[in-house]
Amino acid sequence: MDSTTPEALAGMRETASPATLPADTLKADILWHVLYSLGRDNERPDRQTVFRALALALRDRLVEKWIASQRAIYAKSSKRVYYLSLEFLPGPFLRQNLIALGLEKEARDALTELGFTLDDVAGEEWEPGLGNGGLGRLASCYLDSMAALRLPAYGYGIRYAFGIFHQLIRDGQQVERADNWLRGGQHWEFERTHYMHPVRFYGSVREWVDEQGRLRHTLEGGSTVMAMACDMFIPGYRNDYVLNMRLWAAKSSREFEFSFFNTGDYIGAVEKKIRDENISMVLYPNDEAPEGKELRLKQQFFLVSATMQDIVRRFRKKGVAWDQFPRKNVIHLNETHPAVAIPELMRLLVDEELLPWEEAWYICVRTFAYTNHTVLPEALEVWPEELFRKVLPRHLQIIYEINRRFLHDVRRQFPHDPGLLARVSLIHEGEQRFVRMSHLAIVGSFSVNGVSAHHSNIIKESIFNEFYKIFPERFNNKTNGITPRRWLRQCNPTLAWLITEHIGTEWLTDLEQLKKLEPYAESAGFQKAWMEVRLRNKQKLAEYIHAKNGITILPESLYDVHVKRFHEYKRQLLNILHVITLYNRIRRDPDAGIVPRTFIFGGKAAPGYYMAKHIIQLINAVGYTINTDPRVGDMLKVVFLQNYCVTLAERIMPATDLSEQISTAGMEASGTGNMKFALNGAITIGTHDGANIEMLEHVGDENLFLFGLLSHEVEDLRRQGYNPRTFYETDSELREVLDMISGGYFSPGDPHMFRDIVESLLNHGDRYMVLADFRSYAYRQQDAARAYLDQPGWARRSMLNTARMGFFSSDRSMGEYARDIWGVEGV
Ligand code: Z57
Repeated sequence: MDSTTPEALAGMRETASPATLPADTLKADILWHVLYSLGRDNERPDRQTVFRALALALRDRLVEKWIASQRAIYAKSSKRVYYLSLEFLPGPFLRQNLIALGLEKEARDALTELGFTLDDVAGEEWEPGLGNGGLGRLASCYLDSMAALRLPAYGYGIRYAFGIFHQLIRDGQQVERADNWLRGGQHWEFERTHYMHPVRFYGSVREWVDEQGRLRHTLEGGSTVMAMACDMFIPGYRNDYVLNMRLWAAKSSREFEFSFFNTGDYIGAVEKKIRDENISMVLYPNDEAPEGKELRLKQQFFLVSATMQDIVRRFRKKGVAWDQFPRKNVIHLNETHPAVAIPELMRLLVDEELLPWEEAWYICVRTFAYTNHTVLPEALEVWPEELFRKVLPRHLQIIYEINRRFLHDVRRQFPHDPGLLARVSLIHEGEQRFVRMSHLAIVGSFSVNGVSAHHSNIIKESIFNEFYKIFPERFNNKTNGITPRRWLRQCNPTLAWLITEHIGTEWLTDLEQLKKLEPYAESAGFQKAWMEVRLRNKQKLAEYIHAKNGITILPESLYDVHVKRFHEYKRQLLNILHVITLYNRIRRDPDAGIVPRTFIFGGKAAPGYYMAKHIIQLINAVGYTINTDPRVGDMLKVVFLQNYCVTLAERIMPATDLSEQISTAGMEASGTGNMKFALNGAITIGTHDGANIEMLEHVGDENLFLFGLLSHEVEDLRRQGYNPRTFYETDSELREVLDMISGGYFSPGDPHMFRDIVESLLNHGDRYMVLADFRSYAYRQQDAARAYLDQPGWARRSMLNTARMGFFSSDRSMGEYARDIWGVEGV
């Protein structure tokens, strides 16, 4: 019988009960969805249609396991973890879900029968870019690990209609294009069109006294928007456990009012509806330099208010008293972005549940935990008091009351430090007043953690030192991690296979098992196999670069890769200064190059960040000059890959030799790209910053190239008065490079084009100490090049990097959070 007829397919569905769908029906399920869910002819479905149908077939399997997981959590009456984040960067789901469900082979077979390859079909997926960079990606690695560990957890965020912009490079400059990711249709999610919560903004607070003589606060007026739940599923690795990431989308409440469209002003009514739905329209593309816009504050409260309603609804089902709330719930704040959850819980408890303030506060401070991800002063979130009062008048009052009581306690604890109160106050007082969100988060949480050992120490010793003195027991470290399922198994299947052949599969859920590779580090045979896999990965990336940029690169060259958001503290500028240095050496002496190198850059700049965009432009200009200079030939190539995102990272990580992690010491809280590269066998060149320091401790200093000032040296130098010009004057190679840039060598049509970059270094203080670290960086780069000449030595270092990355699994991080902060166990 022809199995593609609708009758045959429908018959097959009926005979397979949903709870026991055998994997060999995957092909039938795909064809079933092509016809019944997508409304297409299933005789010759196209690639995009097959992708969508496969996604739907997998969603069927995910939802079954999710329901079962939810029942298990409910039955055990577990304490629940709520992970609140304004950003998630899950990356493409297809391969990840296939691996977790153990359906990769079945999918390949089914697709082959349909005339496709998994690579082709996976290429149809458009990743949800609902985050900017490290912070959002970390949240997604953590969900993967929470699912692997069977934690009773939920991710909560916003379903932006437009994610992080799509970056194009046009004439060497960044151009932003809207990321209309929903256009492709929502094959992975369930839109709960009947599951909504009202969220209220603006209005004014009315104070009144009730019959029992209690002072009450009621919000009057204002406007209401509905939050619609959209669920996406995160499967645990082969454990039948599935978590959900619930993303809220804004829907106008007005369309639920019968009279709304009947007012005579039909078009005006539609306009109002669209304005309401704007709240979840677009992700703010600013990483570590928040834009203090009203819409952004509304987004934060939108997430918080809808999520708190969900949490309270689930808690109420238990039928226990409010004082049990912290035993049953922990709410984790990913950065301060969702910190208004603290006054929101206070409002619910005090204004609506009529609990006394002290009791409510006792519940609050036992419920919240906060992760800080940055010490950059410009990244610490503050909101103008006026704006806060306008959007969230009752919450501002509550923050003032929290502050009054907090300062009262501080005054009693430290009576002899009058300046202290102003420094720790939740309100910054000056010409204008600001609400300090980090102070709110610290005062309202039982746990405050940094994201690497180094960063957590900086928090305690400098930026939050005074809070550390007030609440020493709250501060702790949880070093970041990455999921080995995506960042090795999925993105580097050939290396994963080589590893598994030698040490089995346990490493997938216990990354410390990679230690078992260490004995192979000296084996010539294994080294050869290792380097062959790496070379094939590098060939594939070379093909991609050729297709995208039209540049031919040597797969045997040293791939020196710097991919991450563009920010001055990450010092892509230092890297390109070194590239120009090598160029000059080759120009002077064609035999000067030690080893052929390919420099690969990628990353987005915030659209309003002038200097970051300018540095992107400089890199592209330098690349053009070098790549077209016949004297250089194969010795040096510079590539800028546009639109760095999770999908592109998955191509790059397995093909990298040298990983650039060169932030100014003290400024990168952790970094997670550093871990992804090393897990795939790249060697790091980096500063004493963030998690680099812990990576050094694990891999050993022969296997990692560290350079540059230490963070206390950066501070000392700054205090003593740092003069970047002395480096310019005393280092002739550096001087030549800077003179070329400011003299228009890379911008012959417009010699002044890059002058302000050099100005920022020489005449505006070089805030990120690029010049101070230049020479030590150049030396270390030379060490790296020499090391690369010794290929067996490089192979050994590469393998030892992989073998010693076990600690940096996000399973380890999540295990620590679960045990030390949340007090939860696997279901
Ligand atoms: C962001 O991506 C990070 C910190 C922030 O405060 C914001 Br806003 C965005 C990054 C840090 O820069 C990285 O060092 C860190 O690895 C990452 O967050 C995850 O913790």
